[in-house]
Amino acid sequence: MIYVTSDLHGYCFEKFLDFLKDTGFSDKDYLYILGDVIDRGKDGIKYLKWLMLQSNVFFIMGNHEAMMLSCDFLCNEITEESINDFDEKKVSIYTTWLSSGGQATVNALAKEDKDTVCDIFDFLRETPLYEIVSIGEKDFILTHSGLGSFREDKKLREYTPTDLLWSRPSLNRKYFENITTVFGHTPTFCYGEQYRGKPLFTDTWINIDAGAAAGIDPVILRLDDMKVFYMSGSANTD
Ligand SMILES: [Mn+2]
Repeated sequence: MIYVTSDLHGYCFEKFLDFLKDTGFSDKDYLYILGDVIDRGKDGIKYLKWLMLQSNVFFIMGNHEAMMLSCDFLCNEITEESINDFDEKKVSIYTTWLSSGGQATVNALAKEDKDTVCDIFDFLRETPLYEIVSIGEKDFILTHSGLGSFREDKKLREYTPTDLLWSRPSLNRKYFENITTVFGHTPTFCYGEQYRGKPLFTDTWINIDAGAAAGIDPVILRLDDMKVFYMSGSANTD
């Protein structure tokens, strides 16, 4: 079976693993995490190191990993040349990341050895912006933020990273009729208090960002039967 979750944002890694186990997830299943495991919370790098070792857990790029990746110059050894190369543009990219919750990730990276840091950046370079999965007759597009500048006749490969990483669809936005688009990025409570801590289902898309960035427990959705898993003891269990 195929499970999806999103926007863990450094949520306590051990707690997440327990939660995943509680859903019945096994080696025979697949889990897709739809971006933004890093930043804000302190455990983001633990997720990336774990993801690199899994054969049935797949990662899709989030805007926070894209910001991290744009700072890959941090891996360079500090030489006179690299310092001269640290221009205003790089400072601005780095500052933007830090002000978006990146400090927690930078602190965690500082504790890793150089090879591990390089491996993490290599892993992110290989991370896709979207995946398509099928369950029986049903098709799903999995991506981080939805399909920005959506057009029915637009091919998926024509969407820009900005479309897939930074869009915030309104509640009445329609995507493909025959494919369900699943994403996160915008915590569901932004669409109304009634969605707080829960996935949001519309006719053509599902948002599964329960709001871990705001301290709310994440949810996991099983696409085969659309079962939503809530963390035990979570205030949102229903
Ligand atoms: Mn995001």
